Amino acid sequence: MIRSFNTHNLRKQEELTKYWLFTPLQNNQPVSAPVKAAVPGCWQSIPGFERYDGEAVYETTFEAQGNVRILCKGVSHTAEVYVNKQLVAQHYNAYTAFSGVYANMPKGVHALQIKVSNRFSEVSALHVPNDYMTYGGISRGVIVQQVADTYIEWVHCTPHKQDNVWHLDVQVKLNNLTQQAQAVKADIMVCGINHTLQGQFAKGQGQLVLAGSFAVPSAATYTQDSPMLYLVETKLYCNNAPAPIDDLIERVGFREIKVQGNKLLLNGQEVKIKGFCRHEDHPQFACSLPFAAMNYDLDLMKDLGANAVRTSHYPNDELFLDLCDERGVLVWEENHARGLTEEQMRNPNFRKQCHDCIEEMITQHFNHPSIVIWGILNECASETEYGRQCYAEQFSQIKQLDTSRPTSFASCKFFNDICLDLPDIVSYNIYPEWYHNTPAAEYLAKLYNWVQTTQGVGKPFIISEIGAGAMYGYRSPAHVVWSEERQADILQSQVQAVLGFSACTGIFIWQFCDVAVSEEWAMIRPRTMNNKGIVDEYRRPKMAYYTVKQMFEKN
Ligand code: ADA
Repeated sequence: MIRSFNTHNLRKQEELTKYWLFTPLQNNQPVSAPVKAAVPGCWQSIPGFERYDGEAVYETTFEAQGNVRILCKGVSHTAEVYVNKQLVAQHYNAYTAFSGVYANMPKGVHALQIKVSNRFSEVSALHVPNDYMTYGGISRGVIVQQVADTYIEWVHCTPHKQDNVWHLDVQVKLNNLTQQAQAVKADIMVCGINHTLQGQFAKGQGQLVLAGSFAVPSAATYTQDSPMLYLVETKLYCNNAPAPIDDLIERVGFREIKVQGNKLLLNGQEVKIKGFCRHEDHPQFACSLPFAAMNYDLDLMKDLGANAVRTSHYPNDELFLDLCDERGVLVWEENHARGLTEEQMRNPNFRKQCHDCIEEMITQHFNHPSIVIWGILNECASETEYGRQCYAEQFSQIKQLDTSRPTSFASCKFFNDICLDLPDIVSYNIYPEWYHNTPAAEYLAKLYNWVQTTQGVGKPFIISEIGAGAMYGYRSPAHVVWSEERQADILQSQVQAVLGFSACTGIFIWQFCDVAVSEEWAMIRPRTMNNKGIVDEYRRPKMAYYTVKQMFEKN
């Protein structure tokens, strides 16, 4: 299961969710016999490969003909995709999708190989040893599609209200494999309204974006309590032929998210965020959580009284975003970067890898109504001039791709940040009473007051991380550090401080569940895990679960 709804009625597609053959490689040569591996899945879930890092190849076959598009939703972290031994796609970064087309294939059974590496090296600026794991494997679904010579790459929908009626701005991106001149027509159907866009590919032109806007008077507003979703079905016609040659079904929610003064407004109403930061991590499934496990995480967050999730620190599996859409859970989604120093940001690949990640994240997740904030560069060098250039560059890239959502970044450069003028929302990761002893309420007020002396003045203010660690099951009448009691005490004080601070737009607790970390972090992370989860890695609630639940429910 790759999406929670059907995305094509016309275009033929097959999800390759099954056993593939997995072979570890060294210098491009097999080091052991192939084993059967579930795809999607990480190789850390294969017995015997729990600690494997390096290169591997996954192999399978598929049956298709014509123009075959291989769509990979996520491979961790570097991939080369071969069809019948011919390279059709290459990609860096575990957390965004990519595709490649092999044109004019004869009918038959074809070989598909995906070479994967999860190696840290100087060419990888974003996957570095970190406070979470970089697993290896085909962690998200793979789909084989048979596309026409001209096909739909994406459809972007932006809802907005005009004279009290919902409207949809639509952009349809088309690819033309033939490069011949073509007359094209896209028929868009939503809520019983039909809208047609027309255009023309010139000879040699491979890509074209059609754009239009229309009213959708019968659309009901998407709210957190009533997350109404509508399918947007686009059919593509070419050269005046009567039958469509391709289609794409997307899904939208009619809502507007805006910043006004120091408030975040959803459909004109102030939102107070009560959320969690969540890593895609599970002891059994690594970063490749199946549908039921993702849904269970949201069940728990709902039970906790949360209304939001931050996809720390990378774009998430789209199936999870589908579930957030359906359950009315607001999402802060961010590009992939955590805690990079100026030196790491000066890696020659850093800017390009960030650029690609942002472009792919926004292009691929554009239509999710749950996403209300685009974030970048968690805890990077926002106190330096060079860092500032990078933040500025990335925020301007975001605004070129999407003006409909506010932006932010999670800072830890207390009293030193020089980038607070750049985002729409100022956000800070703070750990009072855990990493230092200043009482939470005092620290929060001091930080907020300082922000008001900077160019971040008057903007919405979010606590994008706050929390404390505990080992599941470690109980202590003395409430010592790492006990469940101590974590619950600290969270009680932290959450109360933030929710009681009326100038604060909200809180994302660090973090939802305990997660594995790179071995390089083991000396400061007992169990080689970040233990600040409200639930442990198996999702068993710690004492703090009930503390937070009570506070989220009453505020
Ligand atoms: C930071 C960081 C998180 C995590 C956290 C912690 O704020 O953004 O990824 O490392 O600290 O547990 O200390």
